[in-house]
This record gives sequence, C-alpha cells and structure tokens, in this order.
Amino acid sequence: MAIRKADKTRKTGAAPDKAARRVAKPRVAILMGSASDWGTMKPAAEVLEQLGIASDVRVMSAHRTPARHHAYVTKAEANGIDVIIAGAGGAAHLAGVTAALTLLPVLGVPIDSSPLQGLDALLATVQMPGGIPVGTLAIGKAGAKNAGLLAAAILARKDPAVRTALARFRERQTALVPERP
Ligand code: RP5
Repeated sequence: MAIRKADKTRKTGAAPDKAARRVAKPRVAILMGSASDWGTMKPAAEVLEQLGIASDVRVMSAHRTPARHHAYVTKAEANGIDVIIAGAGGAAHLAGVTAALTLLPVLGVPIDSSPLQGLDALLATVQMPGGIPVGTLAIGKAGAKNAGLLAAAILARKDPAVRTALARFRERQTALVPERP
C-alpha cells in the first residue's frame, strides 16, 4: 500500500471482489503533508479498507503545494468525498486550512515527525479558533487508525452496510481481548 509518486491517487477499498474494489468510488479522502507521513497515515487507509470503504490517499501540503491542495479540497464534495482526514507534522496547518475550504467534516491527525515528537502538530491541529472546526485525533498511528474509524462512524449514520461493518469490527476487537494475560 505504498505511495509510489507523491501526488499519485491511491484508491483502497474492501468491496466483495477485486473488480468491485478497483472501481469503488472513494468516500473518504486521506491527505498528508508529505510522502514521509504515509507510514503514520497508513492505518487510516487500512482500517477503512477493512470496513469496505474506499479512500483516496493524496500528498498535498498547505504551504508547499497550495494550488494542488486548494483544487483538490474545493472539489472534494462534488467528487463524492464525505469525510476528509488530514495528517501533518510540525506547524501542521493542513487540517485547519482544509476545513476552511470545505463544508465536509475534517479529521486531523498530528504526526510525530518533528523534534517535538508531534506535540507541536497536536497543538496546531487541535487549537483551531472557534468557527472552523477540526476533529483532532491522537498523535501518530493510533490517531490515524481512529480517524479512519471515526470517518466510518460518520458514514454509518446514513449507510447501514458501513454500520454493520463497524459493529463487526468492534465484535472482532472485543473477541481478541483475552480474559487473562
Ligand atoms: C510537514 O512537515 C509534513 O506533514 C511532515 O510531517 C513534515 C516533514 O515533511 P518532510 O520534510 O519529510 O517532507 O509539512
């Protein structure tokens, strides 16, 4: 599931068969500020795939590729995206700028890529001034995984198949917890 080119579209999904997976329309966009963020953001795509939700994984930076970012986010809703996940490290304004450009719900994942180990990104992502919300998850891979699950929970409100997949995910997760160590 590696990104081969920085701006290459990746579509993931877990539809019943391979052909369906290839054509599944992405409903969740997973944006990241650098290709170096992919190792951290991958759990978001993986958990969405497990739930049968196709995602569109893109690298775009609010400061290094602002035109690419603006073009993608302003067209995302029209392109069928329901939720945007944005992960970035350092000053981490990607999620906030994304939220400013769309009415779609935006989930932010602070990435631990800086000397401050993501604390800077957490504060930058979570401390949006009132008016433009970013739903901020935990720093790093756990935050990315939970961003995927939260995106699924948002979709599940109107999509019974996603709701069922999410319920089964929870059941499997519960079953994996042993009674004793
Ligand atoms: C941020 O700067 C990115 O989100 C990444 O976490 C960090 C470092 O990027 P690279 O220098 O590895 O491209 O914008």
